[in-house]
Amino acid sequence: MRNILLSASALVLLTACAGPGAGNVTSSPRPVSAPIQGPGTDAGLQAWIADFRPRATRAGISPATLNTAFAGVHYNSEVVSLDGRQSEFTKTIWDYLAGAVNANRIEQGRAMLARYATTLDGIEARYGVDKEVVVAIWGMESNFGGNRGRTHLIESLSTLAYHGRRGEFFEAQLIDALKIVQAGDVTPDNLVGSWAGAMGHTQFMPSSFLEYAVDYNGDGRRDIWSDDPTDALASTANYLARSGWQRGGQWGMEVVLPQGFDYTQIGKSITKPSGTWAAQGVRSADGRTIPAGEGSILLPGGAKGAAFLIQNNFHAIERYNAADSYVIAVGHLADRLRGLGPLRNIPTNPEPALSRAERVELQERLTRAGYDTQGADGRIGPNTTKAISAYQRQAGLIPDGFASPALLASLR
Ligand SMILES: [Ca+2]
Repeated sequence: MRNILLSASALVLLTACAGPGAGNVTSSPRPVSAPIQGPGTDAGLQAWIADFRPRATRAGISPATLNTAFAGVHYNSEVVSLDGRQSEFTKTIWDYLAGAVNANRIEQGRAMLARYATTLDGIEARYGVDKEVVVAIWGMESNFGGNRGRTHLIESLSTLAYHGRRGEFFEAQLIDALKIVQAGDVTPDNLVGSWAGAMGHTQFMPSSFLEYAVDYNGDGRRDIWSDDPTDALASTANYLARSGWQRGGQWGMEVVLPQGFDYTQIGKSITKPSGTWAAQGVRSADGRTIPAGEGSILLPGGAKGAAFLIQNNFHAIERYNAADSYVIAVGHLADRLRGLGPLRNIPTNPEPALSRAERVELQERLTRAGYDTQGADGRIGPNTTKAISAYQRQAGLIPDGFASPALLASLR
């Protein structure tokens, strides 16, 4: 997970097309591992902290850091309740994109490109990552710094390590948060973020911070929390650069598929040079020439909606947050910030998204019909998509692999 970023954007992750984010903790449904035993208490947390201290010491955290960091920390029942909440997404990708890439965000993003032009040009030159993409992630993650999170992270992470559903994960994040405090980048009081630990302008988890954060402005601290976004933006560019971003490369673009397109060619596992796609009749939706390079075709909302040709840098953004819908939103927002136009093929009356219960039912029915989805967890991943396509081919439907109410109806 990326960072496991539990940011505003992650909260709207579409489970229908999403996996866990890269440094980001997503709130998508997941198998419950160890059920929480009874209610948590402050006394329980204090006992847990006493038990945790030797483990933190072995990880290199000094007694002085531990004393400072845990001063005044109390059990936080709110984060436990947020952690236990089963998320239910019923948004289509079209609704998600309309919310993520709206006129206000485009306008604000362009204003930020102008306001921080010198800084962003410097960051782009150093890391090779397009400034529009960095600004798009900033907009997606915290609405350009407006929603960075105010939860005290030593308290929330220790509460979640003690009493959350993913104790081991949060204990590792807590140790990383303590390393950040010990390094002097931030005081424990200013170490704030989302309830699940995503921090600052671009919502880095502590583990991602240790891996990718940089002190770009040279004041001796990697500061992603304060009003000045400079270090956070540079850290984000560094994250993408270290995740395989290719200077001058592309995330992808909306394309139009030819009549009679062979839908077995859909999906990330099938990669071809642009020239091969063009020879098959694939065209950009806005008339641009498709840049050279390898790419795959995605139909994130089914055959009735926009198709995308995704290229190398899609996968770098995917390391930040693995949901296709997120990556497309970042790429498209960046394109809008550059002055390119809106998506063309947005269905006017899209089928509603399946509820979690319906997704589970779909998986159960497909599996019973002989198209094994490898479990029925309500998450539409590669196995389910494959099963859907196989069923669609057999049933004489367009094999776009898309989980829709019509598809479920046909299985009932
Ligand atoms: Ca700094």
